[in-house]
Amino acid sequence: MSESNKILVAVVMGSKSDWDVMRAADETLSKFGVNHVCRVLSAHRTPKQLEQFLSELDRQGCEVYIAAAGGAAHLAGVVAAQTVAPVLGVPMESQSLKGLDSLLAMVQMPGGIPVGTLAIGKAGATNAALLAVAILANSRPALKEKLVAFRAEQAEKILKETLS
Ligand code: RP5
Repeated sequence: MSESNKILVAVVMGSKSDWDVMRAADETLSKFGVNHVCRVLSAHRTPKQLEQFLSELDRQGCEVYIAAAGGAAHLAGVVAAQTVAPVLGVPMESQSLKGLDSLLAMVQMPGGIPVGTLAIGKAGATNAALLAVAILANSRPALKEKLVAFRAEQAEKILKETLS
């Protein structure tokens, strides 16, 4: 499969209710022109389909996985158990515990199966995508240039801020 149509990043979330937040990862990956796919698949509700999805994407050479879940947030860990590609986890804000449950469930992985856990919510979704871009950029100079330009634009915007 050629680089132009290969899926480089897979974004998977435990429920459609996570999409409002995870849209930020989708938009960020699109902004950098990274070929990716977004899917709702749950570690608990659709375990077999999740396994099939991961084995198909791994077979196609997907390089980074982003997994978002809330509450008993096992999705990122389950993904990490099934691939050696980097897995980035985004804890979703939950109604009862505001995402602290999701964060702890996701971040406390046993040694040997890593999940790179980001912040709760939208900042985590955006940063997971930026981190995925950074991982891909290690071997793609054009993508690295885009990241450098993004950081410069971000800094420029802040430096132009005025306070009234
Ligand atoms: C998790 O349970 C999902 O990732 C979601 O954040 C949470 C609640 O899911 P729904 O009940 O809204 O489908 O599996």
